[in-house]
This record gives sequence, structure tokens and C-alpha cells, in this order.
Amino acid sequence: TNDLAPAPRSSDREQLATEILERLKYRIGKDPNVAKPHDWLTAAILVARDRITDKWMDSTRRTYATGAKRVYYLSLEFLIGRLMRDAMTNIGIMDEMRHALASLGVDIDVIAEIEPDAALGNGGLGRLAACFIESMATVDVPAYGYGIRYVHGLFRQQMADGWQVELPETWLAHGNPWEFERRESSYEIGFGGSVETIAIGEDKQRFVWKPAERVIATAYDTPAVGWRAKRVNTLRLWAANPIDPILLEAFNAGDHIGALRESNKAESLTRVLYPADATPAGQELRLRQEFFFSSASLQDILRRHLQQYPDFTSLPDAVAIQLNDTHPAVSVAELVRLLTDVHGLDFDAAWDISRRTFSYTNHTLLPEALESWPVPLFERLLPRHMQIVYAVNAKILIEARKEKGFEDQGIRNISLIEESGERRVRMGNLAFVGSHSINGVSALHTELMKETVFADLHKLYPDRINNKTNGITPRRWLMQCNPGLFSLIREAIGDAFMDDLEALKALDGFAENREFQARFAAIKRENKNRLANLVGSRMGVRIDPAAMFDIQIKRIHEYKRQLLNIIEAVALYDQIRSHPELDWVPRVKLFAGKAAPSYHNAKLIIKLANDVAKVINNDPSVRGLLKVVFVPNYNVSLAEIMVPAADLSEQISTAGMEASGTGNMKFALNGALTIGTLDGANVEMRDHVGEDNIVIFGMTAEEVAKVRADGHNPRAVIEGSRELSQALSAISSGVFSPDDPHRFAGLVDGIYNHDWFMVAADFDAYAKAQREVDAIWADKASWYAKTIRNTARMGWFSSDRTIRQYAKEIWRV
Ligand code: DL6
Repeated sequence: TNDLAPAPRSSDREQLATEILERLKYRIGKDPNVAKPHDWLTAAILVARDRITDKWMDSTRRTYATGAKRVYYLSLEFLIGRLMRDAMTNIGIMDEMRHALASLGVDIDVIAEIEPDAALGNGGLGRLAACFIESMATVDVPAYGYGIRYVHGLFRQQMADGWQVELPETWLAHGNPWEFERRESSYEIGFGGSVETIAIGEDKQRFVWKPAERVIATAYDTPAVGWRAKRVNTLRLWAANPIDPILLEAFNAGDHIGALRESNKAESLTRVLYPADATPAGQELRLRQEFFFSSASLQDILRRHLQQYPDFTSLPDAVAIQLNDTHPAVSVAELVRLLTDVHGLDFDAAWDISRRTFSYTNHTLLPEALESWPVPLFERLLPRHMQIVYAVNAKILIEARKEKGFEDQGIRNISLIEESGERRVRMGNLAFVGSHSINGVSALHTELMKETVFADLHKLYPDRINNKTNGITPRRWLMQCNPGLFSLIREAIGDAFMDDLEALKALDGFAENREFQARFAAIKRENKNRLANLVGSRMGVRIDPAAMFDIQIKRIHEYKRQLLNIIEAVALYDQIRSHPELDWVPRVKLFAGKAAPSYHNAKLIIKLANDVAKVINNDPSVRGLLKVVFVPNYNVSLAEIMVPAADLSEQISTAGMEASGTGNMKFALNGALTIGTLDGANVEMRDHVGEDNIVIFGMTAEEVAKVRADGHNPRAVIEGSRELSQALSAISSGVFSPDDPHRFAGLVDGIYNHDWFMVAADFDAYAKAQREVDAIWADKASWYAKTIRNTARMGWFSSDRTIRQYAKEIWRV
């Protein structure tokens, strides 16, 4: 148990049990005798939600009463996962609930398992947003998360003969007891049409956008409760509805399908999450989604502002709007439009208010992931916004050329319009010029932003770029997912770390303590047993919890280099067979992650992992010393089981390409050793845990850039490494794919021909680092001293710290 309230008093339990029965009867309409697990889950959630609601009202009233500044976090993704444990732990009723349900014959762990995993996001960016929502409530920042209520979140991943197959995900199938529908909070959102110019006085004009299409955005609110329920904030997600649910005239004329056309079209807007992560998702529907949720959120923000203030001059003091990546960047133009066309401000005033209100977080430097929209599409869908983009661009470019003396190339880089080839609107540049703060998500990433994508914009506005290194919420990623470790820490160092994660430092003193090490190891073993059972029952593969669990879980992407890991597994397999006499450390290499459905190479990498697994796992000459497992359908709930079970955390991206990473933090906090490159937040993790407690290998970002610029000869590198060339030739000649020997030839050719991701370049260093890891593993006292120090020194990576920095340095709240 990890509950924090005093030992449950029977009166609390009885009261909760009464409330559960009451919800079951009057809100669900079921008698306990016939209630199904989903009914009990819903009833339990409703009881928790009602208690949270009281705190929610208090928080809202307090914000009004104090006139506190509000923060709005606009994000196209919130990768929430399950909420029940989170909410009950944060309001301190987890233990009483367990007892109350038990008294009614219900096992809380069983119903917790059937709560759907809300996957309204793809990966790191969406999960960060979910951690931030919880941390903003925890550190008492009055905040709203704004996003989209996708009917289908991220696809369910199944394996068919080792290939990824995507199936629809239906998290709303049993309803969503957490949310409140707010029919009264709805707004009209337009698309297309034309702009009318009306002269008002001598040289003044007013612009009126006449959209050709309109849909309604309706709000659904979920309370977001912070640690110890100090504050409850709101996650407001928008659903699209038609203006006319049915065209009766068409229906009466017998056109039953046509009668629903408008309705289907509107609802399709918020039906599915784009399953793209650091890969382009550039279809028209995506731009529609971006505008839809930006406009609805801004209309809502302005309405709320006018309830408390006479006009919008106070907006930047009362409101901070954080743009989570460029997905909501069209907000910059929409706010200017609302302030000018709807509320009558002049352009310069609107621009000034807008820029002082917005701030923008960049999450990637990958050029293919930087959003831009073809000018003709943007103009057709958002004609008024196109005018505003041109007006802003003129203003910025005049400033750059005339006042700051930029030359042609600099001007081209600053422009909101990409002119080489097809003309496109650059959303990163729009977000940058429309914001007073632009932040990166790790120290390295922020420096690279200044030197690469935003070099000229940074020269133009040198005070705007700043760093806010990511963090993770310790409630989900320690207290809830690792109750054993949580209790052990409490016993060792007391409770201070629960409110200030940096107090974990006190654990440092236990790193060399043998008795503590043994208990730390026993907890790890228990967590590994749990994962081994899951792998056994779900996949029929037996893995030995005594072996080292070496885990890489994240989206499948070439820059994250799952391929490097698989190739190393193949090389190790070779060595174990060639040298059976050596003392090999037993390892299980576990992978999990989804590939964007359109990302061919990523899907091929999944197939390769499965093909390699099939051969290695069934080869008796390996004697179980090496196993490879690809666990299907990676999601937040699976991460909560895999993270605490890891001995080794793989954070091996090509240096300079992973903006931060947050999985790296979760593993280290839960007592895994990291093998990683000097990329993203790994650099700062090394600084915190100390270089003796992390295994770093490979080229630095600077070296990667230099090798790319000078010309890399991967063929020569491969020929110089026997292990690598043998592993590559096994893969490309079909050793692992006898049914289709050329299946992986293209993947291997990519390494021979250009090796953009430096797989060949880093291979030897990686293999060597893995043998260093083996050596540490062989000395268990040293292993646990290092892993305990990881847990002890990860306190700084709490998202509470990150949010405090945003609050102080960007939002000024
Ligand atoms: O900042 C959260 C997270 C980082 O930890 C990852 O390193 C980064 O890849 C991820 N970025 C994205 C954005 N992709 N796009 N666009 O998911 O953000």
C-alpha cells in the first residue's frame, strides 16, 4: 500500500462503501447483485470525482477571488493513461477505497486494470503535457489544459507474424466517468469562405471573415487533481458537432445519407488522433484540427477574461498561453483576428497584446517534423489568417532589414513564408515571432535551437530563447508504479521526498549499505517477476527474472536507434555461440513501441526485432543467455510495469536528435542504470547522477555535425569492425528472414550508403559500453550502489521543478 492518509478508519470505509452503492444505484441504475466490473469501476470513479469536485470548485473560486493570473496550456496531445489510481492517491483515499470496495466483494486491482488507457497523444510531447497538468495543480498554478477529445486515441498495436498491425482504439466505449460535458461552453468555428473589407473612416478598414463552413466546438471538462489535492485544475477537451445535426429537407426527400453528410463531416474533425510523432502529419484535416482547437480555446479564454476585466489591455498580465509545439501556432493569427476583427482593437495593439501573452515550446529539431503548410491550402482554409500572417511578416521583415540590417539569407530564414520550392507557411517561425518566450526542453537542445533552426530569429530577438529541461511527475512514475520502492524509500529517509523530490538525496547515504542494497534488489526482482509473468502470459515467452532486463521503450524511430540495439543483439548472439566457454551475463533485451503507420523503415525495424527474437529465443546453443522480446501495444499502462522492472535503460539516440527524452528520467528514478549517448536530457542526467553512475558512449552532437559536414564513410567503418560487418551481413543475407532473405537488405544498405543516424559510426563504442555494463553487473555491490545513486539523484527531474521554472521565468505567475 502507498497511501498517505492515516490508517483508514472504519467510518471512512463505511462512508465510501455507502457512496459507491449509492452511485451504483442512482447514477448507473444497477443493483449490486447484477453489477459488472465496469459498473463498479464507474461507481468508484464517480465517488472519487465527486470528492475532487468539491476541491475543484474551491480552486476556481480562489482564482477568481485572488485575481490570480491563469495559465493556458494548449496541446494537441495529452497522453494521460489511466486516471483512477492517480486521482485517488492524490486525494489520499486509495487505501480506504481498497477496503471499501473489498467490503463489497470487489478487488480494486481488478477494476483498475479495466480502466481504459486514455492515449490522446503519440509519445513524449503528449506524456509531458499530462505530467505538466498534474504538476501545475500540484504547485498551485491556476491552469487549464486545452486539447481535443479524440474519439479514437492512438491505435492499438497488434503483431501479425512480427509485423505491426494498427487497430482502432475505443477508450470511450464504456463512457468516460471522469468528464463533464459542457453544452453551454460551445463556440462556432469557421473554415474557408472569403474576407470582406469594410472602410471605416478615411484610411481605416475593418475585415469581416465570412466562413463557408462552420462547426460547433463543445467542451468536455476533466478535473486534474494535484498532489495532496491542494488544487484541482481543468483539462478542457473540445469535440466537434455539426450546426444542423440532420438536414431534414434532404432526409424527407429520401436522401438519408446526404442528410447526415454535414454531421459526419463535423464529427470526423475530432474522431482520430494523427498517429504521427516527429514525422510529418501534413494533411488538411490536421490543419483543421489545429485551427479548431486553437480557435475554441482562444474564444473561451477571451470570454472568461471579459467576465473579470473591462477590456483586453490587461490580457498579458492576467493570462499566459503556452503553445505546446507548433500544433497550436495558428493561435497567434487567430488571437490577432479575434482582437481586431471581433473586438475592434487596432492591429498594432492586438499584435503587442498577443506577443506578450504567448510563449512557445519547441520539442524537435528534426526538419521533417517542423510544421509548414502550403500557402494555397492555408489561404483556402483560413483566408483571414493568411492576411494576418502576411501583415505580421511584413512587420518583422522590415524590422529585420531596416532596423537590424539583416541580409538576404537571414531575411529568408526569418520569413514566415518558405520561398524555396512550393511556398509554405512556417509554423515554427510564426510561433517564434508571436511569442515573448521560446523554450527548448533540455540544455543541449536549447543551445542547438539557437545554432540551427532558429539561428537568425535568435539573432533578431536574442532575449527570447530559454531552456526548461523536462521533468516527470513522481506521483505516477514512482509512488504509483513502484509501490515497493516507494515504501522502502519512506522507511529509509522519511516522507520529505513526497513533497520535494530533491529530498531523495538522503538516499545517497544508503548506496553502499549492503542490507539496503539487498532490499532494493528484492524490490527490483519483484517488479521483474511481474513483467516476466506479463510477457509469459501475453506472449508465451519465458524470461528469467534473474537475467539483466535491458529495456528500450519509446516510439520506433531511426534516430532513436532501436536498430543499433538489435544489431548489437545479433553481434552478441554471434559471440555467445563462438565463445560458449566465456562467462556471459544473461540478458533479456526487451523492446516496445509503436511506429507511425506510414513510416516504412520504423515498421521494418519492428519486424526485424521480432525476426531476430524468433531465431535467438529458439536457439538452444544460446542456452537462454540472451533473449529478445518485442512487447506489443506499448502504452502508458505498460510503461508503468516495464519501467520499474528495468535493470538497464537504453537511451541511445544519435546525439543532437533527441530533444530531451523523459523515459530516460523514469528509468533512472526507478533504479535502472542508463546506457546512453550525450543527447537531450541525458547530458544533465549525467551531471546529476555523476559520470560513474551512468554509461555514456558514442559521438557528441558536435562530432555528429562535423562528420556529416565533412563526409562520413560508413563502408570503411563497417569494414573495420568484424563484429559489425558480420552482424550486418547476417541480417542482410536473410539469416533471420529465411522466408524472405532480402527483407532487411534496404535497412542495411542505408547504413552502408549514408548512415545518417550514425549506427555504424557508433557501433563499436556501443558494443564496448555494453561489455562495461556486463562488468558492472558482475559486481552486484557496485551495480546496486550505482542504481541506488540514480534514484537518489534524480529529484531535480521532477516536473514540479520544471513547472516552477515555467511559472517564474515565463508565465510570471
Ligand atoms: O519534450 C517532450 C518530448 C521530448 O522529450 C522528446 O525528446 C521529443 O522527441 C518529443 N518531441 C515530439 C515532437 N515531435 N514532433 N513534433 O514528440 O518531445
